[in-house]
Amino acid sequence: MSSLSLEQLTRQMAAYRADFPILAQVVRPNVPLVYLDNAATTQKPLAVLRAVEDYYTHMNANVHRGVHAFSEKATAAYEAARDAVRDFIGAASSREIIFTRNATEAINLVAYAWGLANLRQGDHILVSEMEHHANIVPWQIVAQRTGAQVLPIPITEEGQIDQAAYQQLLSSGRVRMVALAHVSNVLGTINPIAELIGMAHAAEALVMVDGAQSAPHMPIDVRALDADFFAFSGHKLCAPTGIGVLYGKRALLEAMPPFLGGGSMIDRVSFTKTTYADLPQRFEAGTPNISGAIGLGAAIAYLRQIGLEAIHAHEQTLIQRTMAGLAEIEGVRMYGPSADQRAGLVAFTIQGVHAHDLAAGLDQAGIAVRAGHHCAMPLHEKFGIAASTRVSFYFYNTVEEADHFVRTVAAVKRFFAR
Ligand code: 7TS
Repeated sequence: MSSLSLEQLTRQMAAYRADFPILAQVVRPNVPLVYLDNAATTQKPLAVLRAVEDYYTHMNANVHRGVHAFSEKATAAYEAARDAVRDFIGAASSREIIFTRNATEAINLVAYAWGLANLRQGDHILVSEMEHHANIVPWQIVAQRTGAQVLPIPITEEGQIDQAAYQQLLSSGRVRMVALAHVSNVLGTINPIAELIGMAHAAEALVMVDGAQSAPHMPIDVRALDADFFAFSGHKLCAPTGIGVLYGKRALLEAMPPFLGGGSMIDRVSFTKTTYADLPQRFEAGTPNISGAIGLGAAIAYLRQIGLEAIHAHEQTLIQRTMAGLAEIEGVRMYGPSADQRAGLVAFTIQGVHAHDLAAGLDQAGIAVRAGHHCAMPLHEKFGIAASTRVSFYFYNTVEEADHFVRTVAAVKRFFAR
C-alpha cells in the first residue's frame, strides 16, 4: 500500500464499487444512491452474497451434530469462518472466538456471564461518556442486580477520554471492569486503547473493548492491545446482519459460567448435574447463524485482500475533505477531534436547521445519512444537543460523493435559512 500514491489509492478504492450491486441503485429515477450511513451498517459485496448462497445451495445442514457428510461440510465451513476471525483480530486460539448475533449480544454476554459471577456490592464499572448504549445499558442492568456502580469516565471538549479523570477513577481500587469504545460512533475519536487498557490493568481492572466501529476500518490485534474482551458486529464490515463476535482471553472465558443454556453448549445433561462443553461451544447455545458466520468469513477475506491500512488511509482522505468542506459552511458545528485523529465519520449540527430536516433534505438528493442521537444520548446531552446529523464513510465511497455531500449540505442550509 505504501507504494501507492493517494490518487492511485482513490482510484483503486473506486474500482471496488463494482463488487457492490446496491451501489448502482437509484433512490428515484435519475437520483443515484449515495450511501453515507456506513456506521449504521455497510453494504455487501458479491463475494459475501455468493458465499451465503453457496452455503444454502451446496451444503446446508446443522453443525456439530450430524455424522452425515453435509453436516461435516457445514461444520468445516463454520469453523473455517471462526479461524478467519481469529486471524483477522490476532487472537491466539479459535477457542477464544465466540459467535454472537452482534456486538450488542457480545457485550451482554460478558456483562451477564462475567458480571453476575464476579461483581459485588461496592464494585465500580467504568464506562466512558462516549459509549454507545450497547456498552452502557448491559452494565447498568448487571450493576442493579449485583449492587455494583456504573461510573462515567468524562471526555474533554475535543472528544477525547480525559485521562487524568480516568486515572483518578481507577485509583479508588474498586474498579473491576472498564467498558470502552475503540472508536466512537458519534465523535469518530480513535481512542488510545492500548494505553487505556494498560492503565486499567495497572489498577487490576478488566477491559471490555467495543470494537464495533474500529474492526471494520483499521487493523486489529487483540494481543498487542492486551484486550480482555473485544466485541464487533459482522454487518458493519460487509458481512450479513445477525452475526457478531466476542473475543475473550481464554482463561477469562473458561472461568465464566454460561450465558444461555440449551443444545450444543453442554457436555452431559442429567437432572442431578449438568456439565458444560468446552470453549467456544459453551457460549453458543442452540443452532447458530451458520450462513452468517460463513458470510463473515467471506467478508473478512474480501477486506483483507483490500487491506485494512489502505481502507483507513482512503477514509482519511474522505473525512479530511469533508470536514474542511463543512467548516466553510456558516453555523456548522462538528463534534469530536480533528480529522487525523478520527475514523471516517463526523457528526455535526447547523444552527437553525434541525438534524432531521437536514437528513431529509439530503435524502431528496439521494444521500443516505443518519440523524438523531445515534444511541449515544449521554454524549449528546454532554454537548447540549438533542440530535446531530452524521455522515459515515467506507472504502467504497468516493471523493466525488464526499464533495456532493458537502455541496448538498450547503444547499439544504440555504433553503432553511431563507
Ligand atoms: N457499539 C458501537 C460503538 C456502535 O456504533 C454500535 C452500533 C454498537 C455498539 C451496536 O452494534 P449492533 O450491531 O450490536 O447494533 N452503532 C450504530 C450506529 O451508530 N448507527 O446504527 C447503529
